[in-house]
Amino acid sequence: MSLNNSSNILNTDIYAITAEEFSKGRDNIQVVTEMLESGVEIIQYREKNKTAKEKLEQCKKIRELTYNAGCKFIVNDDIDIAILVDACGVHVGQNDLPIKEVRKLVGNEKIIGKSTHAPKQAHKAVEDGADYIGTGPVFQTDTKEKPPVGTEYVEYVAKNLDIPFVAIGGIKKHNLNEVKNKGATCFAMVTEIVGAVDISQQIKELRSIITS
Ligand code: TZP
Ligand code: MG
Repeated sequence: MSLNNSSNILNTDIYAITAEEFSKGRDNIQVVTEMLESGVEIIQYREKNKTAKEKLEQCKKIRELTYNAGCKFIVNDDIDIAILVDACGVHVGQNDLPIKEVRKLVGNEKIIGKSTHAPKQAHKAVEDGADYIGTGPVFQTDTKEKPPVGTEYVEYVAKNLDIPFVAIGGIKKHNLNEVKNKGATCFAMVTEIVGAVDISQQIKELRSIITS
């Protein structure tokens, strides 16, 4: 089973992202377990409040859980941890190491995702060899200190770029259709998923909106 580079990296509806601080007392392992029970096909480990050592321990477990479930596992920011646990890929932001340097570290088999907030950044990510891009924050969100870029940016990427992309930022049940109507097919969410009392039920409801 290859969970790494393929042309359909984001050929799925939900891109689930962890954040223990918003997870209602559950740890990331518990949250990932619940995401996997709902059949989520790509999970990013994003954790801003732990030491490298703690993140490594959680990522080791999550690597095993996701691998056994046939789910892609992406590590945010920490390229070293992604390499150490042999994750499927890494996700980096505009202020992180450039894609070309990240590629030297992770090799050709791993997925590299890049956050983008404007057309110029999206074109650059394509040029530099990103495997997919994040487009956002679409809406205002407390999870990211960046002004929202709006649904127009999602529309721009959908119409003008030939790279898998995932819409992100402030996406909730009530505004998902607005993003979908601009051409997004894959939706990344942190708080809307990890903050749900019943994660499985929430994913079911999100899916029914996406497929409606
Ligand atoms: N990148 C752009 S917005 C964001 C990231 C990591 C956070 C998204 O969190 P939420 O809770 O889904 O708005
Ligand atoms: Mg980052």
